[in-house]
Amino acid sequence: MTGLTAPLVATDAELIWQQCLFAFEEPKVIDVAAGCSGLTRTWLDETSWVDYVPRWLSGADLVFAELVAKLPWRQREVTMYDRRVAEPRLTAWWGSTCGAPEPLPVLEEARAALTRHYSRPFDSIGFNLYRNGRDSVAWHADRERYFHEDPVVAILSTGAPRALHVRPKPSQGKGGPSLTWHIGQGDLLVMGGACQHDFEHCVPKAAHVEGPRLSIMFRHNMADWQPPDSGTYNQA
Ligand SMILES: O=C(O)CCC(=O)C(=O)O
Repeated sequence: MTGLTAPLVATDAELIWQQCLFAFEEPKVIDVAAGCSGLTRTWLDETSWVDYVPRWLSGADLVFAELVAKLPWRQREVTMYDRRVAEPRLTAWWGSTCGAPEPLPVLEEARAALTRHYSRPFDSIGFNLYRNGRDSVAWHADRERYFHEDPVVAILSTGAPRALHVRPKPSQGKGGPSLTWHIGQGDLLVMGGACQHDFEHCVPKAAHVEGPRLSIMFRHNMADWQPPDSGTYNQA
């Protein structure tokens, strides 16, 4: 992706997360390995799965507010048909080699918990801010599939819930309806097995949303790779 636009500060009025902003519960993640985490695994086929843990993160509203204020948000450009257009969301990125700790201590805890549970070194974090229902991401599979056979991608959601759909890739010839999870407010969704090879996912535009949503994507073995044109968090 090219055509980086000027740094954005996410101060749009639509970013005021109305529901229970500043409830200020101390941010904390549940130990997914503890057996009482409420984790449900859905098998999409014999080799691909999605794990879901509702309210994995407590204090999600505070995490949302702090990340909106702290991260160097950018709006990238994407190719749609033969045109370059502004990506309908803002993004930022942190990697363990970028010389600064995670923007919030709870993200280090989350990364460590995921690393323990999934036995993968989660070492980079992508942040996506959906300011309103017009922001979205189209059907795609994550690029980790080019680097790892069975990448595990963990998405922690804060802010208002949005639908995330998962469906078989048309190229797989399997067809089949999409499955939907409504994720926000501290929910964790993890895609694993052959999910990035055989399935694709999206967050579609929505006519009605309760507020903005910020997704936090944990990736493993990706610290040396930096997404083009994403704002990198590297403040000590
Ligand atoms: O925001 C989400 O939940 C999904 C984002 C995503 O799939 C991506 O950025 O690759």
